Amino acid sequence: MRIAKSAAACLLVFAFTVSSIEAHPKTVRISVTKKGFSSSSISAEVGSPLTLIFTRRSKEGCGNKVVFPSLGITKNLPVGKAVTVKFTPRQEGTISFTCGMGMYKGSIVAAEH
Ligand SMILES: [Cu+2]
Repeated sequence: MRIAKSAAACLLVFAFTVSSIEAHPKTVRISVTKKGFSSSSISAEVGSPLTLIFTRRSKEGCGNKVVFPSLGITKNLPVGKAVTVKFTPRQEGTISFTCGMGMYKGSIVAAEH
């Protein structure tokens, strides 16, 4: 019983250690100007939480919204206000985002690490 308990405790510690090593949360700030998203290409890790903070810098252009079609996320971007989009990529590949009209384009490139 004692052995079983300590073995279980060991496993728990091991699992916790592995999971805290595996996930690398990342935060990226993105400016939205009349030229589009800056930056517009962001690398990410599969399984690690990604936080994107969009700030629209200019009333000019059409950056009043950011849309992630594959994630079903749409956020309004008031000028000068930081707007956060959070998600965890679940598979390798590209996750696109655009302005409301699809003219400004950006992409998240998720890869295994
Ligand atoms: Cu647009």
